[in-house]
Amino acid sequence: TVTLNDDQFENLTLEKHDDGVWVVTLNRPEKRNALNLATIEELITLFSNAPRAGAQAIVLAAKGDHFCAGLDLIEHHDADRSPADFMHVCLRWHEAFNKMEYGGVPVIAALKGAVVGGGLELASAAHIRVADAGTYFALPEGQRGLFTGGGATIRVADLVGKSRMIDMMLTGRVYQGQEAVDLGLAQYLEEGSTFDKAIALAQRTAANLPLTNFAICSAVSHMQNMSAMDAAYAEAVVAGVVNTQPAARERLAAFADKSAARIRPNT
Ligand code: 1HE
Repeated sequence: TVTLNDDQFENLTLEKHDDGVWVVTLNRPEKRNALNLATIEELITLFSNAPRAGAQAIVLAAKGDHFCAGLDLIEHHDADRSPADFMHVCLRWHEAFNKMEYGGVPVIAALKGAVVGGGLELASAAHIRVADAGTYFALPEGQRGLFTGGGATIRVADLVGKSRMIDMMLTGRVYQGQEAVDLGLAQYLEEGSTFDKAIALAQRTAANLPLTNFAICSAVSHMQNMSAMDAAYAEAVVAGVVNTQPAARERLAAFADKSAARIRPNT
């Protein structure tokens, strides 16, 4: 088995709850949680190993007033990178965010303040995003003389559509509030603490069977990359494994004997 502990990380904090919910917190508030290479490496370690280290659901939170200011522009400026160097930096970002999206453990992002540039790329690799009234989304790359390198062309375009993403990149347009939720940038707009809401969602999620969550948080993403024919085939294979898992028998028996909760409309 693999173990992960808080003392392995400098730019993140890791807190493990008894119910299988892990809280991972971006911990560079003085830099608005800008993503330097060291943080990306820690995210790779975390998301590569969490699925085998007992995490049932992960809340991705942030210290300070802002979720994440994106690429560490100062590090990037100081490093004066070659094209090949920066390509490799981007490949490390992809490694981190792909492990997050495809790893099979639900990741719920508790957003606040700026979710911009690479910060939006990070958030869009989470399975659930919770925003509040102060959360705002933007792609400032255009203004900075940059281009997205952390998967926005895939994931942000997937969330809001190609044209809206191009507009965000060209004009620096900021989305927030209900409009951001309506576009799909977040699934929840919370009046209270996004952290508390994310924890509640994580606890609910962690009550599902791990193999079921694994399928939801890896198969759906993989299948989106396939042709419809291949996705239907893969779906059948995944459902074959998941829907016959011994651990599900109890839940099915509870439905059959009418002791399981029924699905009802919200009141
Ligand atoms: C940073 C960064 C950063 C803050 N890299 N150091 N992202 C952006 O273009 C967003 C840039 N940041 C901002 O627009 C603002 O900083 C915030 C809206 C996020 C926060 O504003 P504020 O007024 O609270 O903070 P601040 O005074 O601007 O910054 C506080 C400190 O954080 C300051 O450092 P200090 O040492 O002078 O105190 C800032 O330099 C530092 N800081 N943001 C480095 N991003 C794989 S490609 C991805 C491409 C991108 O992500 S491009 C988008 C980059």
